Amino acid sequence: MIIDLKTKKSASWETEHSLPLNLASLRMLLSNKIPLIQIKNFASAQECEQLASEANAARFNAYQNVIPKIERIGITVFEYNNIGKQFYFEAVENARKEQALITSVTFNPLQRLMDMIQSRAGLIARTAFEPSYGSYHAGLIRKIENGTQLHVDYAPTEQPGWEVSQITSQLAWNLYLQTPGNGSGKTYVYDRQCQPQDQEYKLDSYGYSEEVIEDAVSTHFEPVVGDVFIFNTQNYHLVEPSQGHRMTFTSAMGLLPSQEVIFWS
Ligand SMILES: O=C(O)CCC(=O)C(=O)O
Ligand SMILES: [Fe+2]
Repeated sequence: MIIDLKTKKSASWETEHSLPLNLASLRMLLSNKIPLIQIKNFASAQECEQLASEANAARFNAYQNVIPKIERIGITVFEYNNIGKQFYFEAVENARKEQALITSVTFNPLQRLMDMIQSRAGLIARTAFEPSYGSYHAGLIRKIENGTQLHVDYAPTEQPGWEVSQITSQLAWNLYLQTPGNGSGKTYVYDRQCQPQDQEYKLDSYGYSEEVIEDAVSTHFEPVVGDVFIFNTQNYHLVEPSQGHRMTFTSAMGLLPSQEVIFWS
């Protein structure tokens, strides 16, 4: 832990900057020693444009119980918490087909990232698997254009009893397919991880009051088309509203005690 004496903020990050992807940076992000990994030029502008236009030709649905509105193609464990695990796994096949229709025209960002985790970090990367149910869905195409509330994403507390709750650390990666490009729609990440006693700050299905990050060091980035940003989602984070289109290809990823990296949505 380092203490910023100027502001008296305590923090576990050793830098406020992003690092490129390799085994050392991934381990540091998983243990919350750095705020961000950035993979520059993960995809070309043309690949992103094609993927966005194929997605726009398909059907986006709004997240249930989420305000402000967020739209996505694909399914999430978050929304099936209330509906039931069995129904999530029944919906996986359709979600996979829908994704394949879109990505087969250009490329599959999830496959590309898994290949990079294996080649650059030497870790096994795979889709999460639930015994007796099958594979999880991994990979949403998502439009966050009105911003998000302050929140965390962490399966061990949100999906107890699912394979994904075995992870010891959770990250999110986002490939930016479309960005407003005018300074709006930035992502903020705070050097403050969710604690059990934070439940008193919870506002609704997922949002937290800003009081919870009052003294925390933060970093932010303006998304760039074609870049991937990865951050630790046990840290409070939020997206600002954007003036213009903001579309990502994204999923959760986590480290299992076996040192495998699993992906799911
Ligand atoms: O769209 C973003 O920049 C981040 C969204 C988010 O909250 C996440 O990926 O967990
Ligand atoms: Fe999030």
